[in-house]
Amino acid sequence: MKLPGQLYVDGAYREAASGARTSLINPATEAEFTTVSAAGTADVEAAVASAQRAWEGGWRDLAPGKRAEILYRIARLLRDYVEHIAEFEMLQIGKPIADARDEAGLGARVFEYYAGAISQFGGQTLPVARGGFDFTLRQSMGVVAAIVPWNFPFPIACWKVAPALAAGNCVVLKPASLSPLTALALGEIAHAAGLPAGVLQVLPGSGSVVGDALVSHPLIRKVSFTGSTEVGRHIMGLAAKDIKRVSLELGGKSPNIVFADADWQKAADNSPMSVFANTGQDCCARSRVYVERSVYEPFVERFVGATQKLIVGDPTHTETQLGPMVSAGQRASVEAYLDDARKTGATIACGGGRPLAKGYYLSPTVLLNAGADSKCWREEIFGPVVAITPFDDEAAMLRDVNASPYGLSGSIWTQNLSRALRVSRAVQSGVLSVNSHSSVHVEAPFGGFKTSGLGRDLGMSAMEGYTELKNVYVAE
Ligand code: TAP
Repeated sequence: MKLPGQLYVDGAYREAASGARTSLINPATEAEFTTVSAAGTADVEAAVASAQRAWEGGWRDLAPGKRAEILYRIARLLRDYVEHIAEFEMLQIGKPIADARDEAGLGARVFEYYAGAISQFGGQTLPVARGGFDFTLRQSMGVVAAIVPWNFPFPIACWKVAPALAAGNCVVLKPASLSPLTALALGEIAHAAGLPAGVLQVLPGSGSVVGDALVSHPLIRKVSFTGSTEVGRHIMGLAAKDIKRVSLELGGKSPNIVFADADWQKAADNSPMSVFANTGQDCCARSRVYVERSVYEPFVERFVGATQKLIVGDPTHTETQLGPMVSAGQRASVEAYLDDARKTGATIACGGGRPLAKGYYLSPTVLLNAGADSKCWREEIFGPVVAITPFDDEAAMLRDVNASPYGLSGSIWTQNLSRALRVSRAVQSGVLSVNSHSSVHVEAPFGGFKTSGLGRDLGMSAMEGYTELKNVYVAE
């Protein structure tokens, strides 16, 4: 498969109407390696019109078994192209190749899951008070806009495209400007697997141009967005005009809570990758660690030791665990947080600098003594930075956890079952794990409370979110 370089509309690659192109920089080398067409509003018009035609012209009415067959074929072909997808992901965002391969496989698995879900998905019959026959239908919506970020470009695109297609919608996918390649590959592969032209369009281009034009377009019935809380708020405002359906997966500042009765050694060994994986550019990063005071010091020592063993470097090497950050701008934003942390009295237990001369690298950084109101304790940093604090009292710790405006994910480490259940109920977040950091399961709903989002990706909940619910009453 060749490196994609154009928009994918109506089952074929084409240049943007304006001829505009964006250059892509490899974050590991800081060098431009290719350019890609940048869509404008004329391309949005063409893509949405083609998607609407594809929906009315057959996709919405295709027998569920046929839709499932096509989704299974997409999954199979994605597996055949795992190496290409992984390489594109590595080049555009600096993702270590081993992670990029896993994520390419995860995308295929998402298509398999929703292909299977099609035959399990339907309405209900209801015993209504006035007798007669009452049933519900789950109907497709029309054209869905999927707007995705650069941190997990391929799997998040699959999380949105697969359930939307499975439910009978057509999709216009807008990847982040930094990471269009794997979304374009998905468009090409899906078409090669038999998805009819127009059912999936891929439009790289700027968020403020393509994103806004999609969200404001009268034929777009739903916007499914993953990205920052700030842009999510903006999208929700624009969507309000036509009461468009929205689902939003936004930022996070997730807690990692370690009780003294836990296997805290295991927690200390496993926790660095719960925040530093993907170089900390992860909405689920466990970036605030609360450790019960009696084990705080040994826990910190072990956590720092495990952090210093992480392999940071060239993403082409299979043993690399942390690659560069995605861009110079993203690294500068994280470094500003570190400056603020130093000024406000936090201590840097390890990291804090640039480990390599070339590439947007930043060492995994552990902060201690961060103030409860400091930016690094309260705000999403979206980089390889964690802050660790001791706690004495469960209730006070939970008040601090829940004082965050975010509520995406979190971990609880304890061997006490009642405590695990009590704290799981108390933490205000959409996703939690006990004695683990695993947040994402294709079969289970994923999304946030509070400003972390609205609606859910994955599981059957996501598929429901790409339908309208109709009730039909038939008099006997
Ligand atoms: P954003 O700047 O929000 O960008 C996300 C997507 O929105 C990109 O495709 C972007 O396009 C587009 N966009 C930007 N402005 C837009 C507008 N006015 N209208 C419509 N679309 C617009 O976020 P990011 O920097 O890529 O990603 C980091 C953030 O995403 C973090 O806060 C992180 O927590 C969050 N995130 C959340 C999750 C979940 S699942 N909750 C997962 C991953 C990331 P351009 O690239 O062209 O600007």
